[in-house]
Amino acid sequence: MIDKLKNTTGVKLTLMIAGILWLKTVVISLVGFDLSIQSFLDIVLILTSSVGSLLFVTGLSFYFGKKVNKSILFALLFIGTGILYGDLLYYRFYIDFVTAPILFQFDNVGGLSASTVELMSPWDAFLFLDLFIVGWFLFKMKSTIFTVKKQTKRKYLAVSSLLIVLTICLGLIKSIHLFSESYDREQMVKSLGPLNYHLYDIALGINAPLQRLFVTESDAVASQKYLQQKDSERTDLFGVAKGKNVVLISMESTQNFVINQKVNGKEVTPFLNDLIKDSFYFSQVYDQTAQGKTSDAELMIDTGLYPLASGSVFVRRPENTYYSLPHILKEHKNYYAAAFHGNVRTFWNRDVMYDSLGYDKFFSKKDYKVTEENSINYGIKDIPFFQQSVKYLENLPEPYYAKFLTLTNHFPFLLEEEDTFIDQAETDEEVVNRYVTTVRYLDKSIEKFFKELKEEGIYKDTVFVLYGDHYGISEKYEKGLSELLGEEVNIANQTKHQQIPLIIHVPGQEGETITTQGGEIDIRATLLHLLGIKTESSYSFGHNLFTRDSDHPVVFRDGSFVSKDYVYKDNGCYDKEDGKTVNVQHCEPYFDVVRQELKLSDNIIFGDLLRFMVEE
Ligand code: GP9
Ligand code: MN
Repeated sequence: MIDKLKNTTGVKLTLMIAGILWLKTVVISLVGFDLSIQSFLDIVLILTSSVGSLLFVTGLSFYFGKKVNKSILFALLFIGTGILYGDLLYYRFYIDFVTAPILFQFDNVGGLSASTVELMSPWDAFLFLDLFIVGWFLFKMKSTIFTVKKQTKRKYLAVSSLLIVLTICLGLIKSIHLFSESYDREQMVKSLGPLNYHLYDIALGINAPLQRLFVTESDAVASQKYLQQKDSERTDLFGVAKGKNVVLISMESTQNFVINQKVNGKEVTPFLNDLIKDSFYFSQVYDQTAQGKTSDAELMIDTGLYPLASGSVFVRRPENTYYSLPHILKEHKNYYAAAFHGNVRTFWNRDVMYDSLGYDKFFSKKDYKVTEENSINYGIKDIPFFQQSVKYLENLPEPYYAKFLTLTNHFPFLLEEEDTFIDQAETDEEVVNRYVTTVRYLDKSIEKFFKELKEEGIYKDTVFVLYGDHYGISEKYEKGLSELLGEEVNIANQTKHQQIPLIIHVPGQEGETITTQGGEIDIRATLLHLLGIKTESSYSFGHNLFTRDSDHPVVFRDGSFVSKDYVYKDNGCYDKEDGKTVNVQHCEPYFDVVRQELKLSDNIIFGDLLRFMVEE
C-alpha cells in the first residue's frame, strides 16, 4: 500500500509540473502571441500540441536515480518558464518566434537589448509566481516518497510518446506541408506548440550544414531549369544606362509611405520627392527581408536569391559560391565593385561575405574619421559618411559599382538637435515621432551627396539606385503609424506599409512612376536591363520590373505573399484593396509557386548549388 502511494506520488508530482508548464504554454500562446485562429482545429492544436512532449520531458526525471528527481523537475519548470518568457519578449518586439540561428547573431539584432525592460509588463510576474510555491513545496517533501516503479515509468513514457505522434498527425491534418513549410513559424508554433517548435528548429539547424554534403550536380540542374524559365522580354529601355557607373544607396529602414508624405505641413523627404520626378520610381515594391535585415536586402539585390527563413545568409553561408551583381558586371563590362559602410566590417559578417560576393574593396568604419561628435546610434552619421566617401569614390577605377549603406535612420531613431530638419510627429508612439526626423535627415544627406557628386563631375555618368532596405516601424508600433497617416489598422494598410521606395535615376532620362508590383528581389534584374545586360542565365528569382507580370506573387520569407488582387498572410486570404477576409480559394492558385521558389532558393543556398553551375 505504501509502495503504491509512493509510486503515485512521484507520478502525480511529475504530472503537476507538466500541467503547470502546459498551462503557461497555452496562456502564452493564446494571450501573449497574436496567433491567427482560422478554425476550431487551430484551438484544438493550441490546447493539445504541447501535452505529449511536456509529459515526455518531465518523465525523464524518473531516470536520474531510483526516485523522481526533485531538482530535475524544478530545473525543468525553471528552464521551461525561462524559454517561454524569452519567446514572449522576443515576440513582443519582433512579432515572430526565436530561431536557433538568430541566437548566434544576437550581436547583429538591433533594438532588443536596449529596450528589453520596455517589453516587460508587471503581469509577467504571474508567470514566475509558481516557481516560488513549487520550489518551496518540493523542498519540504521527502525524496523517499518519490520512487516510481519501472512498469509505471515505461507506461508514462509510452503514453507521452503516443501523444507526441498523435499531435504531429493532427498538425499534418491541419497542413500536410507543415514541415516542408517550416519557414511559416506561426503555423509551426500553432501546430506543434512553442517548445516542440524549438526542438524542430534546432534539428533543422543541425541538419542544414549537412545538406551541402549530400547534393550533386543533378540537384543543381533542377534549379537551373526553373530559373531559366523566366521571360527575357526587352523594352526600349534596355541598355539606356549602358556602361555607366552604378551608385547604389541602401536607405536604412526607409518605408515607402514617407515619399510625398507631409508631417506638420512639411515634406519628410523633399529631396527624394523631387528626385522621383526625374527617375523611374517604383511605387509598389515590397520589403522581402527576414531576420537578416539589411544583409538580407543586400543578398537579394546582389544575388537574386531569397533570404533564409532564419538567420542571415551572410552569417550562415558566407563561403558559398554566388553569382552576384559584382561578378556579372565584372564578367560583362569589367566593372570594379566597392562597398561603403560606416559600421565595423564584421557586422553581418560582411568582411567574409563581400569576398564571396565579389567586392574588390570594402570601405568600412576603419576607413572613416569617426568621432563622438560625428556619430550616433550605430556609428558615423550619414552626412559625414557620404562626405568622406566622395574622395574614395573619385579614385575608383571606372566603370564601378559602388554600394553605400546608410545607418542613421535605424531604430530607435536617435538624432541630435543640430541634425533635426523637421519637427517630430505628434502621435502616441514616440518611435514613429522620431522616425520622421531621422528619415528627414537621411533625405538631407542624400541631397548633399548628389550635390557633391555633381560638383565633382561624377553625377552624369552614373546610374543611381536608391532603395529602402526594410521596415523602420515594426508591427509593434503600427498603431502610431496608422495615427500618423490617418488610416485604420487593417491587413490592406499593413501590406501597403511593407512597401519600400525604389528609385532608379538615370541622368537625362525622363521620369516615370511604375506601379508594377514587385519585390526587392527584382531590383537586380531591373538594373541589369537598364545596363543592357541580358539576365536569362543569371540564376536569380528576380524579374525585370519593367515587364514583370503583376500576378506573379511577391513572395515573403514566411510563406506569405501578395498577388495582383490578394494578400496571403498568417494562413488567411484577404482582398488587397480593403483587407477583408476572402475565401482561401482565391489564394490557392499561388501556393505551389511560392513553395517552389522558397524551396529552390533554400536548396541553392544550403546545398551551395551554384558551385556546380558557375565557372569560378
Ligand atoms: C548595420 C546595418 C544596420 O551595419 O546593417 O543593421 P540592420 O538594419 O540589419 O539591423
Ligand atoms: Mn537595415
